[in-house]
Amino acid sequence: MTLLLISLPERAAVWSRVFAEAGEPILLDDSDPEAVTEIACWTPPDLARFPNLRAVICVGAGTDHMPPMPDRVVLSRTLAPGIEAMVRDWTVMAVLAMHRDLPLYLERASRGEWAGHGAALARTRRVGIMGMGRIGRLVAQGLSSLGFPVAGWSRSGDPVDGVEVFTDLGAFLARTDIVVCLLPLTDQTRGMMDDAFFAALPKGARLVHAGRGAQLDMDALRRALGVTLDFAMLDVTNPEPLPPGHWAWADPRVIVTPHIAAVTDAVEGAEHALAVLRALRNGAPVPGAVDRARGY
Ligand code: NDP
Ligand code: OXD
Repeated sequence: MTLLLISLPERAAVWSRVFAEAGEPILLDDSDPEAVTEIACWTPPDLARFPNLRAVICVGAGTDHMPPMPDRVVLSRTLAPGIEAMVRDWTVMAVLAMHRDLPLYLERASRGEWAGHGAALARTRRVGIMGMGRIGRLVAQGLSSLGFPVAGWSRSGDPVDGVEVFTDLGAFLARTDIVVCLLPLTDQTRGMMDDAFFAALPKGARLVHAGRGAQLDMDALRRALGVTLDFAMLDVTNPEPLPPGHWAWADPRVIVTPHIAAVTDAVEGAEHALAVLRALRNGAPVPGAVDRARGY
C-alpha cells in the first residue's frame, strides 16, 4: 500500500517528514504506477494508469474538479481544522466588510475623501448562510458571537444549535441582508445565484461568496448591483482566475480575492491522508469520503 503525492516540492518535503514519522512509505513520482494504491493531489493524473488504485485524496475541501472515479476508487476530500478555520476567518472578515460598507469607504479613500455616514448595529443585519456543513456551522458560530442574527439554508435542513435552518430558499432569501455562499458545487448548485436569486433578496442586500465560482452568474450579479444588491465580496469567481479587464475588478462595489480563503496546511493535509490509509487498512469508513450520489 503506497500513496503517491502530486504536489509542489516544498509541500512534498513536509508530507515526506510526516509520513516518515508515521512509518508510512510515500512516492513522489509516478514512475511505478503498479505500486500506487492511493493518490493525493489537487489536479489528478490519468487514473487509468494506476491498476491498483483504491483511493484518491483531494488535498482541498471541494472536489468538484475531480473526474468521475472508477467504481473501486473512493474519493476523499481533506478534512482539516485549519481549512475550516481559515474559511471562517475569511468569511467573518467579508461579512464585516459588507456590514460596515467597506467598498464605499475604499472608493472614497482612493479619492482622498474623508466622509462618513451612519453605521448599522450587527443585531439589525440578518446574515444567511447557504451550506450548513463543517464550514457553514463554524461561520455561524463566529457571526452569532459578534451579534448578527444568523440563519442557514441546507439541503436536509438538519438542525444546528442556535440557528434557524431553512430548506425553502425563497423564505430564506427574503429574511437575509447578507447572503453567504459556502456550498459545494453540484448539479443542483451550479448557476443557482442568478437573476431570480438576487431579486428574492431585500433591497440593499450584500453577497459574500466563498463556495465555488460556477455557482454565481456574474452577469446576474452585475445586473443586481445597485438594484437589490449594494456590495459583494468574492473569493471565488466565474471564470476563475478572473481575467484582467473583467468588469468585477473595476467595479468599486465588488471586492475580489483570488481563491485564498483557505490554503491547506501541509502537515494537516498529510495527517488527513494518514487517517485515510488507516481507515482503508482497518476496513473503517474513510474520512472525508465523497458521496457519489450527492456529489459532495
Ligand atoms: P460540507 O459537505 O460539510 O457541507 C456542505 C453543505 O452544503 C451542507 O450543509 C449541505 O447540506 C449543503 N448543500 C449541498 N448541496 C446543497 C443543495 N443543493 N441545497 C442546499 N444545501 C446544499 O462542506 P464544507 O462545509 O466542508 O465545504 C463547503 C464548500 O466550501 C466546499 O465544497 C468548497 O466548495 C467550499 N470551500 C471553499 C474554500 C475557499 O478557499 N474558497 C475552501 C474550502 C471549501 P446538508 O447539510 O443537507 O448535507
Ligand atoms: C477549496 C480548498 O476546496 O481550498 O477551495 O480547500
